[in-house]
Amino acid sequence: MSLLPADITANLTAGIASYPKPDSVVYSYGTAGFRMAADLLDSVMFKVGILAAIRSKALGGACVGVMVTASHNPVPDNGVKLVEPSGDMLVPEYEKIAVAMANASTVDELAELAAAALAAASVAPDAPAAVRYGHDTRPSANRLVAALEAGLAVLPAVDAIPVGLVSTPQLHYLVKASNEPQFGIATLDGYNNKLIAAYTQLLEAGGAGNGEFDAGKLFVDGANGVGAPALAALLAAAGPDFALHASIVNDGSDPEVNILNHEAGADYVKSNQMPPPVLAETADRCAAFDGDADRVVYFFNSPSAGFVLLDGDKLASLMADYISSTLQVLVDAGLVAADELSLAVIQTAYANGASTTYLRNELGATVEFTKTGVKHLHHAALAYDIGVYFEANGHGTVVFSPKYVETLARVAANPDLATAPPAAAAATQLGLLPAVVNQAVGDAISDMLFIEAILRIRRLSVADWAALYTEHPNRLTKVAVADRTVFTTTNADQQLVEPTGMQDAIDALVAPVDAGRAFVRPSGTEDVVRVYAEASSQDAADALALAVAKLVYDTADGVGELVTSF
Ligand code: 16G
Ligand code: MG
Repeated sequence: MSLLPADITANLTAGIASYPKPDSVVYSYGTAGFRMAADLLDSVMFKVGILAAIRSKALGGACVGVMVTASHNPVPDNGVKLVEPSGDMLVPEYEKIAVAMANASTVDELAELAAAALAAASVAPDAPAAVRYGHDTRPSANRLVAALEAGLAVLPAVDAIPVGLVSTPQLHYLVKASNEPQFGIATLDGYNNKLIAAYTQLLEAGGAGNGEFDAGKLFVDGANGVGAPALAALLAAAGPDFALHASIVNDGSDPEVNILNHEAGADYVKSNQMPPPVLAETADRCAAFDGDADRVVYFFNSPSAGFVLLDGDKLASLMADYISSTLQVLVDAGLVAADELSLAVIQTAYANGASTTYLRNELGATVEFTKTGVKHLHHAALAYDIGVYFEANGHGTVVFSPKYVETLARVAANPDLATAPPAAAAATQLGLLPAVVNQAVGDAISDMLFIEAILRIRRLSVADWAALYTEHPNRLTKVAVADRTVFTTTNADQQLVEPTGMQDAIDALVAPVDAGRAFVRPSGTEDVVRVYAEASSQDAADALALAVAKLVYDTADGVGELVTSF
């Protein structure tokens, strides 16, 4: 029996009638929220609207966020994820409620879940709530946003604030800023102006103000998604004197030709290890965003080496290198104690082993591993004063602790700085970083601005950056199996627990391979098991990946055709 007032139950009844749950579908909240064919998501959107309102009510009316996007997935897909008031991903406890609500088909079931969630938070149905919601460029967005709005209208006292077309990180920013005014102004102008000012000041402090270094041409592949208009708006707001001149390609301007994520964007570049066709010829520096602009990788076509990719590992390495060496200037000047601020780089098992070796051995950085999925890395990074985190696929950012901010404020106030220009410049640069780098979530635009600033301050070409270390040859492949849930992992996805015995068999395949490494994990976004292998040569990495894939296929009821060559 529902404990909700009659008018709310009436709203639920109307909503369930308009947005019935398709019978055959079982919904799950994966690493990136609910994501699937857009045609199957109307009922989910309605329920997410209700849940977002409840989450906000449970948090005393703090603003929460809802982002309608399917990131790098093809056009017919869509998805939705919830954002906490701090800009973080939804807490696991509410992921469970989200799944239960998404799978509820009757008014009674849904009413009971909603009432239970309100009761668990000891909050009345008419307590205040605020929800900001936005969407990417998909054609299904308007229809799904209407379903979301119907859900947001179920409970009373919900301030539902549409923010329209935004990148995922912009939505996270808007939510965080609306709860923490010191973080920024909660508008898109506020977002743009904050990044523009911080980037410009960082260049000045780093001796690379406009015109002082020719960084060469930059192309940005917008994946025909929301990152293209978002970046164009930032550049327009920055004006012609801004020290970043980017040509945006795959900008989605002609829907007939510019298809979202089709032969475009970070996922295409990283997965295929090749440039998008439109940038196949250029030798200039290129950055590629994904469809919702929370991921970025760089690449260029080298006359001698061909296509060169600078993935999330390379971004993390350059950022960590720049931050630690700039901090060292303050340590050397006696302004910060050597161990005062902790710095770590958080990676996943997909990080190229050469990057880990570089970070540990050349930079002396702490490197920690977590399971795949941004939220795991983000939380691990928060344990450090400077937490650099990146997945190899380009998801990542740098988070700074309150102690970091306090320490730099203390240094900035030190009168000795006046007579120590290098230390003063280092202190100013470090003090600006929390504003340059989006603290809420990985952000392609903000990450790109930080990288562009480092290249200019350090006078580095993209080839210099690529040469920080040389990747170990590697291969990523996937195997479809009857039931991927029989695969469970431990040790940050690096080892299998189940199926029993399979890890020993993998170890036996890896043992004879020079510099060999391999692991297997079930995908959180596709119905497959992923296999990754590294070795000292490409042939050996390929052979190891094939051998492990065959093992998985043979022992776990492989489905369809097994990949036998690359
Ligand atoms: C999602 C995750 C990403 C992860 C990927 C792994 C977010 C926002 N995105 O896209 O971090 O790398 O899933 O996919 O958390 P997989 O489980 O299919 O390998
Ligand atoms: Mg994305």
